[in-house]
Amino acid sequence: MKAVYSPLHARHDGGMELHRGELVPCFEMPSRADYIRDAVTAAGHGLTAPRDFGLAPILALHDAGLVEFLRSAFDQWKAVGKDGFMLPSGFAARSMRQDVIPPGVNGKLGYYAFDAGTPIVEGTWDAAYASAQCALTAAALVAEGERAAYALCRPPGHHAAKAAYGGYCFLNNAALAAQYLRDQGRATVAVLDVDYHHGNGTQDIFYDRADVLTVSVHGTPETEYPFFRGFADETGEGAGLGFNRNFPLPRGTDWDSYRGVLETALGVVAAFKPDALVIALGVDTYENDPISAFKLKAEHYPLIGAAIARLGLPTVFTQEGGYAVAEIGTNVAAVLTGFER
Ligand code: SP5
Ligand code: ZN
Repeated sequence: MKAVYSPLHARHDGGMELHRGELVPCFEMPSRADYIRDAVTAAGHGLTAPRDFGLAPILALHDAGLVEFLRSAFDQWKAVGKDGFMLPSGFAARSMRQDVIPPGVNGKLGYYAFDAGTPIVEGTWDAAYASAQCALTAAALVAEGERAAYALCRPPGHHAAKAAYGGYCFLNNAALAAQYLRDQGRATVAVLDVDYHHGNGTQDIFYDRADVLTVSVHGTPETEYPFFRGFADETGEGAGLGFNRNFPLPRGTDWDSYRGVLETALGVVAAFKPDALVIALGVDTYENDPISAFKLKAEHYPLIGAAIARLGLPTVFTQEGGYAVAEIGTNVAAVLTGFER
């Protein structure tokens, strides 16, 4: 399948993130995309550049204030004499007003971010915009008749909500792909998220909708990021009630436990009978991932691809997490190869 890739991803090189009480070098680093590009190319998936769909599809899903902040954040940072990377230092937690949008850049950081692990640098907007266009282009290829396409999205997207960013994510690439397929006449679309972390952003964007089913298999938020979403009792609201399903799993989950839950999640997708599928593809389920605690091995990634392929649906893959940098390329390529076999 075609792999949509933009070198502009490298403009997002975040510097440091706050991790367990320490500032550490970002796990979500540019070399991730280089390893993936090289591995998918070696596996025979030809690279193609993204088209430019503009801001309209982004503004159709994301709050205009968030988008404007992401676009202008670093300029605002420079205007107050700062450089380097931006992190928030205060959030609108319980007891704080939710209705105040602070006029200054430090207040806005706390208003729009939901963690202190997602730095913004000078090139972040250009990279996030290009990443979104990669997802839209992969969706267009599938809408135009390809069985499947892969968007090598960096930065990732599945934590980005309507009006908040975090979890290394700024714009929700998987959601943009799903909505693009809807706009091209696919009446129903399913998003299946197999990243180690709950796809809280995608859930948020489609939570009150029945036309886009969201399903996520992930480390339990009882112990794992993002901590405050991803529980099994989050099933949608309003018209969307019953159209969100979460499958939280404990730390230490291995393939023998994972495979059955994946089959259950795929069964939920199949029962929905969608016209198209988006896979939010994280490979941070890998046993050697530095921030995650599942125990999947390299040999299991082709099996994940094959299981997804058995749904028989037009499928867009968007790249999400995976931080065992040297191995993520081969693990991603293994999913795509397993899908095509
Ligand atoms: C796209 C993606 O994979 N984003 C992940 C963002 C995770 N950022 C915070 C990681 C914190 C890990 N701390 C784990 C503590 C477990 N006890
Ligand atoms: Zn993840």
